[in-house]
Amino acid sequence: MTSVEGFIVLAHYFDPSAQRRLLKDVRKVIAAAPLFQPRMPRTGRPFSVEMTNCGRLGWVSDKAGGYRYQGSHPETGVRWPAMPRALLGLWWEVADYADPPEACLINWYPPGAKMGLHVDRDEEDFSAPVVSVSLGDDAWFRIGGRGRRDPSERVLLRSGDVAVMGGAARLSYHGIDRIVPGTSDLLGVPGRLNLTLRRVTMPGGAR
Ligand code: MD3
Ligand code: FE
Repeated sequence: MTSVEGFIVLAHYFDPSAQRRLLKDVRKVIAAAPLFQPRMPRTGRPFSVEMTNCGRLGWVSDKAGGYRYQGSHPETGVRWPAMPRALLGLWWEVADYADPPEACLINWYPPGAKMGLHVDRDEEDFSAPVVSVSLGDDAWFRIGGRGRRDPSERVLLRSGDVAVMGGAARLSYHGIDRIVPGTSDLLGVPGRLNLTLRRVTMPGGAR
């Protein structure tokens, strides 16, 4: 699939009816924890992707506080909703990691949104993989190496696909180049949802 060690795509992991069930769960999460627009640290520039979270911890970013995980929604102050059981089940099936995920970041890409190349390094435990689920329109995902300028490859992620980033892939640069609107009718509107399951803290560490 790609030459990046530890990066695995499980195409069509969720069939259309499982995608619809998962989408119902995600819509309940968004009803309880509305999508918000994260902002870049220091510049305050908004992301083109809107986000929310479920699970004990959620990833947030704003001008003053920067990238971080916290236990509650940055605008409502309410604790993140519980992680849907189907996502916990997915983690146990594919993560090959002994402890549960703590965060599920939900990214909403309207048509035209993208996510620049970055490394996910706000977690403590990089031995845990990141597990991603794509719902809705196709997306061109880009994955490279440990350095920002290393060669990269692009992969089309489609609705129902699961991607697992472990091993060397866990700290590799990656991003979303573009969404391909009109390639899925799951959501009823053009755009894409991506869910990423993450372990944030060291197991057995101080809570
Ligand atoms: C490769 N999300 O939320 S998911 C992110 O489609 C993020 O929304 C993208 O990058 C999205 O941080 C990509 C797949 C993914 C997630 C984490 C990774 C790929 C990764 C971590 C390391 C390497
Ligand atoms: Fe990422």
